[in-house]
Amino acid sequence: MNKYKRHLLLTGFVLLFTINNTMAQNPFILNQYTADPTARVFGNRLYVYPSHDILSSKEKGRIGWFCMEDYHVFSSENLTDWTDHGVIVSQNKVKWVDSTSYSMWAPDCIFRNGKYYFYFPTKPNNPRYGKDFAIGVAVSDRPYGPFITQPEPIDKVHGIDPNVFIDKDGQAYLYWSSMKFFMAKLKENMLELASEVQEPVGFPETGLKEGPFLFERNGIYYMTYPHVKNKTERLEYAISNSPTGPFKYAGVIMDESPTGCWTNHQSVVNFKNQWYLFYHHNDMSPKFDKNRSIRVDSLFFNNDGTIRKVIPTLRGVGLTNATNKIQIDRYSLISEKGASISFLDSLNNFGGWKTVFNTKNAWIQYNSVDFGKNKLKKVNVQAFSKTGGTIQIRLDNINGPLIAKIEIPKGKEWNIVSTTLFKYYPGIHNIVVQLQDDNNVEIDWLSFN
Ligand code: FUB
Repeated sequence: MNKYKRHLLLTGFVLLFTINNTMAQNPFILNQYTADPTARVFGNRLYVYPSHDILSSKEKGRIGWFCMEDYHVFSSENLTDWTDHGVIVSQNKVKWVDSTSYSMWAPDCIFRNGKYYFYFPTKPNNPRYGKDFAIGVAVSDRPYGPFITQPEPIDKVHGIDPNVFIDKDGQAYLYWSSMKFFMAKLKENMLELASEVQEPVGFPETGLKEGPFLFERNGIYYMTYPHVKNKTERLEYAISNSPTGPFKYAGVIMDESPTGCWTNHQSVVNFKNQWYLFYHHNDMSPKFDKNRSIRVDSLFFNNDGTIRKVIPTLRGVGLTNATNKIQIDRYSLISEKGASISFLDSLNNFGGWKTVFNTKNAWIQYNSVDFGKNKLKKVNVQAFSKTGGTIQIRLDNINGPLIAKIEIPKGKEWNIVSTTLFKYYPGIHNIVVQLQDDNNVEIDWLSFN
């Protein structure tokens, strides 16, 4: 047990689960639906505060709509291994929340003067807090809780998607949306407004805008936000030389979801000298886009400070240890024909995906696998083949060195097939898995030892 986990367990306050079924591919949380990821770096770990989508039912929420009862927080020190710290705030434990609303929408969390402030939008049960959304705050000594919720939502704030930014001079700002964007200064206590509510300017006039997230880099203030320019939300940004604007539209960070997810919602963070875009699609619920899944990809700037468009990947970020189960269905590249991806269990989307090969020479490439320095001798493949078939594994690219040939026997069940490697190559490599014949071979994962 490492020092961090021991510390958490000794505090006895929070539930802690290490998630074993995710290895930094996209989506990176597979034990529940998640959306609206706000990523924050506290100490040497990156914390993600997402919304938690659940399926509505007659008893919970409104059928066909968002249903969100509570919040979890997740953290990682390498963006590969994630810890679920469990529920930090639940609608049923906050007195002023309408417990029939299931509307715990996109949150944020920020550190100030030794405390962590968690901001969440939801529907109040008393008209004196407004008719629609209000924004509450919960405070903790630790980024993963326990959080104590304030007895009332923030006065004069009506809307969703809170975002807090603390400028270099120490002034904190709260941004939120309600069809358009609003902002106000926060007092030092981070719980009350210190100014009148203002409307920052410089954003598209038409089309829904929500999810403001502001960050600063080299003196440029970037306001990022989802915007419905066409049919569904895409991620855009506007820049300013001040956190209060005026802003100037600067471009698109990510196009509309290729899977048709109507919403997207972003945060941008620098962790260990690399910038990342956190966002969501609906990978685990392709037919219902109110059950979403959070993702992360690297983000890069041009020399003039503009942001390069981020193309969503399945591979995600971080290295995958060669001795872990490598989910090649989260591929970096795939052949034009003969290789495809589908759910492992069509009745349980939380079970993950598999790669299906059915054409000679079809291949899939999975990047950034760490083979370490200690000789690995074998590869193990969790495979299924109703015909029997042969696959081979190369390193780096489709023409790279051949390291294994594996005969997958004909069968009616999934089996782990092991074979000895031709040669061990230390360090970080891409792997390419290719079918050798015209058979049908399905692969869940592979690992080396
Ligand atoms: O998750 C509920 C709402 O959907 C968020 O608050 C919006 O930003 C959109 O992602």
